[in-house]
Amino acid sequence: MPELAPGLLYFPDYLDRAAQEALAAEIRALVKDAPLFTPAMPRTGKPFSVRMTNCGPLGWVSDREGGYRYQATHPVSGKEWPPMPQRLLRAWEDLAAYPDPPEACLVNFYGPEARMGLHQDRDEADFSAPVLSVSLGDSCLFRYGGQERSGRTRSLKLHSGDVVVIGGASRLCFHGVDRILPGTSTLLANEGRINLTLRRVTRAT
Ligand code: MD3
Ligand code: FE
Repeated sequence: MPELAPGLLYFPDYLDRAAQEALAAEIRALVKDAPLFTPAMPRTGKPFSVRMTNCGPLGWVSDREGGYRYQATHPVSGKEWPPMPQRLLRAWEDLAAYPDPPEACLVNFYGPEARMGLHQDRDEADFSAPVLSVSLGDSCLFRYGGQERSGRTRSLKLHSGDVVVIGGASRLCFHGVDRILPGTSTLLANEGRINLTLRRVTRAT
């Protein structure tokens, strides 16, 4: 019974160890092609503690001047994003219950000190599609609430191999990463956590 809240589906250990290792290797290769960059907050230019890259036709970027947006090219190299690994597309087909494939996969890399403040994912044109999240490496303490910032929140530990599908009434929930729990996984060579989020960006025609 994986429903944590209406529309919020939790699949602990969806990827077994072999699949996690294969996916981690694919992400390492992808990061060589599309290196991690440090996004910055709109207007203030304050850097994120999380480093990012993307794969798929579109990628999420942010900087002082342009703000949050999706674009087809890497903000530093100017190259198109590499393709999405097949096993991520398969996870979407298996779990997302949405007819069209994801257009963007945001790759977040958290070092042991990185965190992500409470926010909503609302830079996409179509909220009828869910967001699908895959965690790799160290566990984290995750926090999520309701559709208002001031609402009560719950904590959830996310572990390597876990998948969360955020759809329906939970699609616009506030959420964030309170902290990484270093040393909780042996998957990656170094401490830290990788999170992959698959998203639809444009409105289906
Ligand atoms: C919403 N990333 O990139 S994954 C983001 O772990 C982002 O890196 C987080 O938020 C990360 O925008 C979260 C998506 C996620 C996972 C579980 C949730 C969103 C959730 C549970 C409740 C509500
Ligand atoms: Fe988010």
